[in-house]
Amino acid sequence: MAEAYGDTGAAGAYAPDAALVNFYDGVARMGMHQDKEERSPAPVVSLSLGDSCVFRFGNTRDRGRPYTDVELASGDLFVFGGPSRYAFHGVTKVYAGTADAASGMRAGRLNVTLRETGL
Ligand SMILES: O=C(O)CCC(=O)C(=O)O
Repeated sequence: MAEAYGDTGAAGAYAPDAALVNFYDGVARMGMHQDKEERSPAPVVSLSLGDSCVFRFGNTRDRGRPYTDVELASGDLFVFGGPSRYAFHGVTKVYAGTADAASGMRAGRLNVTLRETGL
């Protein structure tokens, strides 16, 4: 079923034109932030590869509570869309050595986010 989001039409129209790649070693973290550089309100699609992590998904108001800690493993997709598009989020912990060998990652975690820049 196609689901409408924002004012950009149906999900079938999703056309990301940028990918941001982050590498985390065993001690890396990412602080709570919003993804606001894009001019398009289209969803951000996030793919995790390698080590598992704790991904903190918060609210759209500030970096504090309420938030939910979600464990993301290799192969997981996380979508920020609709009312959650501008939610604060971050990575609070990486579980070193948890990567599935099938991921091709010997160590660390890769995260790839797909974005529509609107440019
Ligand atoms: O590594 C992650 O899962 C989050 C990445 C992120 O927050 C970002 O690229 O803005």
